[in-house]
Amino acid sequence: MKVLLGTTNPGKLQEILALLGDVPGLEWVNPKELGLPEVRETGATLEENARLKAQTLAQWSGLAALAEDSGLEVEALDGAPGVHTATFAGTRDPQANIARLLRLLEGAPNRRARFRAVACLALPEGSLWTSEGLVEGHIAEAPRGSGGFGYDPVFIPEGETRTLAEMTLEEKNRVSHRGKAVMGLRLILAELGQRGESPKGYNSRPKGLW
Ligand code: ITT
Repeated sequence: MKVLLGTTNPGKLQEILALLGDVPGLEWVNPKELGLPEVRETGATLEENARLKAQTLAQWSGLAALAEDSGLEVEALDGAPGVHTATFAGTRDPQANIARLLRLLEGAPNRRARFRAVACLALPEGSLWTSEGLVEGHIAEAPRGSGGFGYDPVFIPEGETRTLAEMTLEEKNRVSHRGKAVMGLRLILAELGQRGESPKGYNSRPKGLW
């Protein structure tokens, strides 16, 4: 069965395929391969945007679609940048985003932050599964490491001394918000792969999902 992996972010794509690429019976395709345009993220929350992306792509393509929306929530900034994480500095430039974040946190005693991800799997006939993942941590004083993407060079997960950019992809996936959110959908994807097609009216939700 073909599943559309609805992201334009190569870092996300790589991480998600490392977690789900081996599910038997699934063939992964991306929106670019199908010539599909980008879905505009007009939702007010990560949940709304993840649902919007997955449902729109499932409708456009007629395939099962998996999408994910994620963001960084910084305590000292009252949860910002949250849903605006990708364009925090006005563009999508990760270096500018990091620079703005470090400037705002200069001298801040509380550098606690969390990454949150919401992953949605939608079938063209309307079924939808949602799974959320969270990683707690803090913002480093300066960027370190060259792995990952986005804010990884300044995010240190709880219990770690390394930033996410200093970890391997496998290490990051084990602790990350995305790893947890995406693995919450693995069971249902495995069932779909086993059946070989998107069954009509398939509405059951595996335990742990909402
Ligand atoms: P898609 O919507 O096409 O999936 P995107 O990059 O626009 O790609 P989001 O709208 O979900 O994705 O934006 C999330 C932003 O949050 C992302 O661009 C990064 O700046 C940041 N982010 C999310 N997960 C991250 C991670 O694991 N490491 C570092 N930064 C991350």
